[in-house]
Amino acid sequence: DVGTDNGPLISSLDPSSGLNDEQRQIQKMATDFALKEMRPYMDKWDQEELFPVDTMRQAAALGFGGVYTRTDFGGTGLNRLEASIIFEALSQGCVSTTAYITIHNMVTWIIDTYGNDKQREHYVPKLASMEHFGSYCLTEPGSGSDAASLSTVAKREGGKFIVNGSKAFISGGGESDVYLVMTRTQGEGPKGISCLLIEKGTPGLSFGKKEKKMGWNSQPTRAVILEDCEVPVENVIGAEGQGFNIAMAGLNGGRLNIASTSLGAAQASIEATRDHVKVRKQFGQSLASFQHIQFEIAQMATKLVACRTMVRNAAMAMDTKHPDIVTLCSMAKLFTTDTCFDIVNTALQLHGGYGYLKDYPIEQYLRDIRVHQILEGTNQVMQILVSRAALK
Ligand code: FAD
Ligand code: 2MC
Repeated sequence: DVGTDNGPLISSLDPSSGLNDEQRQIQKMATDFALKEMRPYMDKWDQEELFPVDTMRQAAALGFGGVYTRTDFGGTGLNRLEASIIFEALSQGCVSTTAYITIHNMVTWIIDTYGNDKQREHYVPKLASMEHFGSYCLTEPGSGSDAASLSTVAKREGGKFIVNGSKAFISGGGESDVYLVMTRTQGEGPKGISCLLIEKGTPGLSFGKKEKKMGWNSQPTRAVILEDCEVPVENVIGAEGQGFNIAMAGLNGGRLNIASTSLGAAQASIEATRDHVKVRKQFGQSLASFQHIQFEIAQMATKLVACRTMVRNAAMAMDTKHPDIVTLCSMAKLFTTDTCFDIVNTALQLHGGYGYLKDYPIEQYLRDIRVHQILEGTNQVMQILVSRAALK
């Protein structure tokens, strides 16, 4: 029923355009939270590399810890379009923190969707409330884009798996309580992979040093190391051998969520630029009176609306179980994370030297969204997926 109450889906730069009343309320709640509870602190979290646990728990109290997770064990039960609206709004307050919240949501959703009732009952309530935090562990030092070649091994011994290997670049690593670890329980290739839930504190589970990063500084990134780590067989999520399919299914939504956080950064950067060019004077007139600046703003606005349209279209494809979900999510992630990076970079340019200063939020948005072109599948991997479908 998107847009039916209010005309066409997206008709202006206003992110609420085309949304119905309920969606607007959800958006307002997320925007208010972002502006009051996140935006004033985002530079501190970045500079001091603080993981804002209390703020995230407050966000979870509003239903943002399990946005698209079923309600019977504490999820919020919203759809993917609503999730995108929420993550776009939150990211205006802090891209890095919101991006971690999206990964946590992916973990909660995977357990809720593929876990059995016992697993759901045990893990989902604490994840939805963010009393516990979750991490998603696919990448390894030797397997990034070629994720199906992963070599972390889980060998069955009686009622346990003995897990050995290491995962690289794990968001939330060291801080999270629950790790969804893609491991090889059978032969080579994607069908040999299973998804194991490993709890923090399990003997044999340890973490690498906290990585120093260009952005995403409000959340830790660490290697997750598994050395003869004993995991009960009851901790397999879904069926044995289903792990790669589960990992990929989670990432379709993840890719949309990451694209949504780029949208928020671009929206906030355009608004900041609009305000700046109206006030800033050079050559005796406001910057906004130069046609070059006007056209740059027009290009940024047009690109942002194109991105938002693609993201919401792909989200609706997920909500309606459209057969082209993979292609539409890949296209939306590719186009949006590339284009929003360009938008924010132009915003920085239009701020002149001020854009480069930490007194203004643009340079942080830019640093934070740069990695969206790399993670949850690089934008080259997105082109592999899109071209496969296009050339079929
Ligand atoms: P590579 O796969 O080595 O790629 C290097 C370059 O080669 C890229 O440009 C790539 O696009 C290109 N390339 C590779 N193969 C092809 C090809 N066939 N055709 C064309 N080009 C190709 N992973 C997780 O599992 N969980 C996390 O929580 C997580 N968080 C992350 C957080 C951060 C801050 C970062 C930086 C990464 C995170 N990752 C995480 C890992 C991320 O998903 C990988 O970095 C990403 O998938 C790319 O893998 P790679 O780094 O090994 O690069
Ligand atoms: N959605 C649903 N299913 C998918 C899928 C998707 N997006 N992508 C692949 N699959 C399925 C595919 O349909 C196949 O299923 P089945 O055998 O049941 O028919 C299975 O997965 C194997 O797929 P492929 O045969 O395409 O495997 P291949 O090895 O050729 O390529 C590729 C897979 C490159 C698409 C995959 O390895 C990939 O996505 N790589 C990028 C890795 C990645 O995204 N990492 C992100 C880590 S998380 C992160 O960065 C965070 C910040 C959290």
